[in-house]
Amino acid sequence: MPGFLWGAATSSHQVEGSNTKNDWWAWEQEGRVKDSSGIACDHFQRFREDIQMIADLGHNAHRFSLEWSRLEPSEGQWDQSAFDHYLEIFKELHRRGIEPVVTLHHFTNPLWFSQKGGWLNPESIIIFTRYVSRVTQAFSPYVRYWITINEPLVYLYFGFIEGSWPPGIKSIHAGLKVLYHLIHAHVQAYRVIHQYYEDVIKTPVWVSIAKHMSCFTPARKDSFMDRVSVHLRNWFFNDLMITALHTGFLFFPGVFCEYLPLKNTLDFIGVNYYTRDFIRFKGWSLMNILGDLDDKALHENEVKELNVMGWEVFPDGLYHVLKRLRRYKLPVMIMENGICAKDDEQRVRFIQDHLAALKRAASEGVEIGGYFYWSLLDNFEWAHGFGPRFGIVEVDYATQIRIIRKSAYVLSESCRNLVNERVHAERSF
Ligand code: IFM
Repeated sequence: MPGFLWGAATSSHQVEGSNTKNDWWAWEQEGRVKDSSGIACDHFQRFREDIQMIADLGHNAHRFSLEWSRLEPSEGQWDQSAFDHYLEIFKELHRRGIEPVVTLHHFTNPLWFSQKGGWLNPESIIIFTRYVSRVTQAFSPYVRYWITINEPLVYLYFGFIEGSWPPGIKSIHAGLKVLYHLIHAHVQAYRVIHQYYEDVIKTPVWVSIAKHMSCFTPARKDSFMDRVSVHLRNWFFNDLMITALHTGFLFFPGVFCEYLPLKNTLDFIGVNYYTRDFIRFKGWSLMNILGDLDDKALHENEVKELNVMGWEVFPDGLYHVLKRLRRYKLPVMIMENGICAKDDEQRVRFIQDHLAALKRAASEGVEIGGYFYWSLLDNFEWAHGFGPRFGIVEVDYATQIRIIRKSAYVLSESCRNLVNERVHAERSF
């Protein structure tokens, strides 16, 4: 097993194309976002050439997600051709010695699931666990690393609080309900996967979530209240889920306080890191307690660089986030880190600087198990459509021709160096 897994990540709806049976597709057809995913990168048809490209770039791992709505297009009806499709992908990866890192839920839901209330429905836990169980049985011979849920808080924030993603709900109460169900869904999925590997596969397996982590900093350095807001933000957005899944103790004042049926349901911590946010105290009400995000323009002296979507490029933030995670004494894998840029030189610098931050954290005792750049291909960036380009590989959407960017080679060279320097977790991970 490679000591340091590295490569690039994708998600089904963003690259596969024609995922007509999920809630995002329906949202797009209703005209709720500017672009429709359409055939996206046509990865569903072109996965062989894409995997060959990954192999040529020397990646030793590849992170991607399974599209639940393809595997279970109607409730309880499993589509064997979709299972065969993903089996082909696993075989192609294995043939080339590329370790698959598999996400079970990356923002999209089968339409039938949404129509039953989606993640607001308490039954969602059972329904998701049934899907996980089926998929584990089918793919476990090929998979050692599973991510149950990608960015749970991002998903619930946009879908249930801001309402700009499906199902378009704006309610803190709904958001907290969804959080509760997602946490329990992860715990059950963890249990099912581990049980199956223990009983049937008899090899080790590593299960986690991909947790979006931001580097929060006070908007006014001398403001006590801004610092309080930063602490509260860190507690809610960065720590709450990890602490709950690690210790089994789920606590949110006035809403939930319970011991989960299992503790230690993270075998490692999956981290998605992109940027730093400046936080300003806004008041004590429930809506305001986590403070407000300051406009980056207010911090022009500090903010050196932005990406195309206006997110600050702040490599030190990765170092700070990783250092904070040391308290859990678990290995960490960077599941996503990337930039949408017009100029690939910016992406080259981004990769080099973030890998330097990772190396610094490793030298100070953070156990690092891997790094995945987001993304392999330019792809469908949700509500932002096809505009932002995150890929180390450019996609010409008119022809579907792939053009490997310089940053792809820089990523390969830098990660190979990290492997040679043995910048990775000590345990067999
Ligand atoms: O494209 C997304 C991905 O789906 C989840 N993490 C952040 C990426 C960039 O916004």
